[in-house]
Amino acid sequence: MAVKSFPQVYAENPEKKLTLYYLVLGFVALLVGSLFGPFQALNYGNVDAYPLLKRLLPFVQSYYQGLTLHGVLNAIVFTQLLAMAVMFYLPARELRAYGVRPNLTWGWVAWWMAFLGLLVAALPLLANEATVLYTFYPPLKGHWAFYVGATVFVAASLVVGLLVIGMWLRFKQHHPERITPLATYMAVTFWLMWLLASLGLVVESVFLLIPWSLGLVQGVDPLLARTLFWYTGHPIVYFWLLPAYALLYLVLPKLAGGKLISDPLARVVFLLFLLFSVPVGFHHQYADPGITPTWKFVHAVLTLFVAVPSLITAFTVAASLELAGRMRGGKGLFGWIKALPWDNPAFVAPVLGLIAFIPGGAGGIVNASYTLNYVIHNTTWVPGHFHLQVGTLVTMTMMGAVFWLVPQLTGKPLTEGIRKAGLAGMWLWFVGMLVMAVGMHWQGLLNVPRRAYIAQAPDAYTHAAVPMVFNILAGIILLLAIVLFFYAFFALLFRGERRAEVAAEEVPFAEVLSDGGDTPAMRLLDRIWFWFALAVLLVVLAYGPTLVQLFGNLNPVPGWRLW
Ligand code: HEM
Ligand SMILES: [Cu+2]
Repeated sequence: MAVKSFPQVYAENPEKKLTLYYLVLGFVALLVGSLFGPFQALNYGNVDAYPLLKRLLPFVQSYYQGLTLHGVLNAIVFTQLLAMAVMFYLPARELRAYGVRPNLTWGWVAWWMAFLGLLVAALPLLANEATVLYTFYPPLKGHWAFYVGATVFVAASLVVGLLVIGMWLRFKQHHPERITPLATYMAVTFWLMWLLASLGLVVESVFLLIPWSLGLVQGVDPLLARTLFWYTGHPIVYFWLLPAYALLYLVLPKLAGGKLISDPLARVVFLLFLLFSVPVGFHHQYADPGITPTWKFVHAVLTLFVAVPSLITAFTVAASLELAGRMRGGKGLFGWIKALPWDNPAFVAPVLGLIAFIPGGAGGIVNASYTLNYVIHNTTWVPGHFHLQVGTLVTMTMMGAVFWLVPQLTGKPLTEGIRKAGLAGMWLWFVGMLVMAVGMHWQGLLNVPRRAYIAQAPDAYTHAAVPMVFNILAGIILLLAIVLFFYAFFALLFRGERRAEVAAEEVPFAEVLSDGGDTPAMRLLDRIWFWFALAVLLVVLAYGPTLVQLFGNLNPVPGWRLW
């Protein structure tokens, strides 16, 4: 058989190019968004570096504009584009073996929607016309272009979701007797969860924010807007997490040199997320008036349900890693840890992320608790918490994926220098985030508020001087981590050398120890539409009464501009 050239291999795998475009746009957003992070960390060490930042980037007019860019670019743009990349690419590669190909036209439509939406939203952000933070709570009122751009951007994710569900339906049509393969199962339950979960944001922006910002209606009800926001705002954390979980289940065991412990357990985890991700949003609104305590309590209980699949994930992934360590010859209680491939950034990054996820998860239980929440609400504890989750586990899993994924998307192999820079960057990111977590959680317990330019009032929080030292250190370490990781990323992306065999590589899907077989239980798990219907029902029950009450008692207020 003739050896194929690089262009041939590349042309035969068009989903690789599309995935690369999703991924690169996402990481560019992360680069710009993250650069504000160290300045914010210094702020929480009473060091005001904003005069310097304004000299470097003259468009930055305030702490809050930077914070808006940081939150929007990292938590909305980066996360969504990587979800689009991972939860499209994995099922697309898996379903190739069954003769199902993705509809690339719609895939590219989604990329252009994301790109143009981002551009339209970025203009008012950069011009300081939409400094409304990434939660854009009314009555803060930004320029209409921000809401329109953000809506088009989010809609791009729905296009990819429908595309993947379409692939799954074609698979079922051609192989009605077969159980859905695992990566596709994860992707389909994930996208169905997001189709249901994104409704709140879509309704909020299309019916409230866009008409209001265009001047078509005079006011918006802040409580209704917040409720719709958090309807999507909690499950959005699973929209960030589940692509990382998919990689932890499907790929990490293989990178570690082992196997995935259980296929059915992984399916159960994704099903539980489909069921319980959405009906929990009131746990962000414990302090809001106008929502009955009974319903807040129901959401508090359901929140503890949704912690279960994350616990299962931590345990199964850890078990897969132990198996890997032992398969590599590791012995004894801890010997298996040493035997793992600690020289590979693709392995190290998600594993360090998982370690950070342990204190992060414990803090999450505190946030979810009806009573303890009042102690930490709107303090720096909260950003301390979610940087362990989305800022460390999710971000590091995606960063780690770069080291096996970008080579197979571009045909460009890693070099020793890129590997080492990546490895150092990942360790620094991990250490920096842990140090910041200590500083921010601790300050939160000392009642230092989040979203506050405290460096402007250096005498206000002198009782928090010790945790401030942690934040300053973290800011410096994380700046180094950003430089090292993005050096590795761009050095890889702009390499001159391309090889056909690298471009032809497959996703390193792990083998499964226990695959579940073709049993009635597996068939039951595979009735995805049934589970989706149940998820819809649960949402109607948990949100219906409160939404009816809020829509029936509107208190619209005019917009404010506080910046
Ligand atoms: C590069 C390292 C990073 C540093 C040093 C950093 C630091 C910070 C700090 C100190 C805050 C609190 C600001 C305040 O409340 O006034 C913050 C907020 C935030 N960060 Fe980061 N961050 C980093 C990376 C990330 C990443 C990777 C993500 C998500 C993927 C992220 C998402 C957020 C979000 C959503 C907020 C809240 C914004 C708001 O309250 O409106 N950050 N960050
Ligand atoms: Cu939540």
